[in-house]
Amino acid sequence: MSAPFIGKREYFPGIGRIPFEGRESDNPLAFKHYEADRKIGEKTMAEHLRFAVCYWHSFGNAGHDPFGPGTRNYPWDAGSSPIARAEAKLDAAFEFFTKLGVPYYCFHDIDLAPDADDVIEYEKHLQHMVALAKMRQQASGIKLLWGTANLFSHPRYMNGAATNPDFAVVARAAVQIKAALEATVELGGENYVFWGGREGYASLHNTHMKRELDHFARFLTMARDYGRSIGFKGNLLIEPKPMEPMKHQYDFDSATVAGFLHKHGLDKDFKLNIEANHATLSGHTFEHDLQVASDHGLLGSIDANRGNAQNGWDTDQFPTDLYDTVGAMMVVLRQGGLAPGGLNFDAKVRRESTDADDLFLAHIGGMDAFARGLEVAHALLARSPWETWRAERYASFDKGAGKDFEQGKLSLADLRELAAQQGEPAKRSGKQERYENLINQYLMR
Ligand code: XUL
Ligand code: CO
Repeated sequence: MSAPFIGKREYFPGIGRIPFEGRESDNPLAFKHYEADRKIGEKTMAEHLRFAVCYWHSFGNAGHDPFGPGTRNYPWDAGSSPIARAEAKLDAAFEFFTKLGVPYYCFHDIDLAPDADDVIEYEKHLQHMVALAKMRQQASGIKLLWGTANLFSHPRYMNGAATNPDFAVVARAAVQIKAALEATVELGGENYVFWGGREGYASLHNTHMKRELDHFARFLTMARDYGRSIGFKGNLLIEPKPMEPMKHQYDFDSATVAGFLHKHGLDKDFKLNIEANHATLSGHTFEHDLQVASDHGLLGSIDANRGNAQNGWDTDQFPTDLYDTVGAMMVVLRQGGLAPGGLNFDAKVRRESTDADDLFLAHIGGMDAFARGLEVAHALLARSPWETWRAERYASFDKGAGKDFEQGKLSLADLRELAAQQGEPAKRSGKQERYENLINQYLMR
């Protein structure tokens, strides 16, 4: 195990590299299930899970909410200038990534570098910080899972970025997308994400929806073309979310975005980044939106978090529910993995969690929850009767007339003839409880 890379000062003193201690350990600062090098099937846990820490929640968000300011004092926020603070934040972030033992991180342009209204100043800030991040990546071996641009915080984007009714704002949004794509390429980022923060509407009364969606497609096409022209080879990822901050967001859910990408010929370059709490906001389960994306061949990456069953908003909690992680990993394993995507913890510690070690505890819990989800999902698929049971449910399509139907060889009239001959179909139980019991049985092993 290599020694943690430490910058000019240590931001998380008293915490070393997080060890794996196994399920009997009560040490809060140790992994109980995540053992990076342990093989699950053909790949190691690290290769399956491809964990990333996000910059914005972990190092930028001091706990502010609509009712009050931040509650945490971040030592990296004490510098005398915005650039000095950004440099200190970078050191703190790489110290954290290294001590936690994650292979990847993700950022928005203005998490990494200070924002500026002046275009040249904005670009200079980002280039300066990208050069430093590149050095930290080389020194630590930590890689960039994805970069993105924040096109939703600045007041100029209040009516949207690419879908803004004012062309001047659409053009200004291009400044950030162009710079963030360049930053991602420079840092070897394996994906690039578009979360359409305010691409949607607050009211249909003043909105020309079709025109905005056409602008969105035009903008994404330009971004794709620019990205490819500067050597970006990875996946471009759209992150669906149905609402918040807008009343309605155009990238509503997996099914909506799949239709949009196909309609505009973008489905070869773009895939989806599915976030658990966004899926639940759209009235689906996390597993549902993953499955829809995967069935379209579009599941590219995951923002791992969870919502709160009693709250109707995006609480971005760390994932701890094993039932959810088993379900998610079943989808991922069935499609043969997530690479070049990964599992990014788009999650924040609670406002009341104010100690430096809380950030470690939250990530350890999330990583262990997905490691256990991976183990159980793999066992269910490889060793349990699950896949056989599911296949048997559809066995009538594997031969005879059922197979002919799947292959398009029968007409509606043919089906009527078959039905008239066969008589009333026998009732066949869905046996849902059998599957539910199997998950718990394997979780308890
Ligand atoms: C917001 C959200 C974003 C994206 C990146 O709900 O999920 O953090 O992941 O812009
Ligand atoms: Co997200």
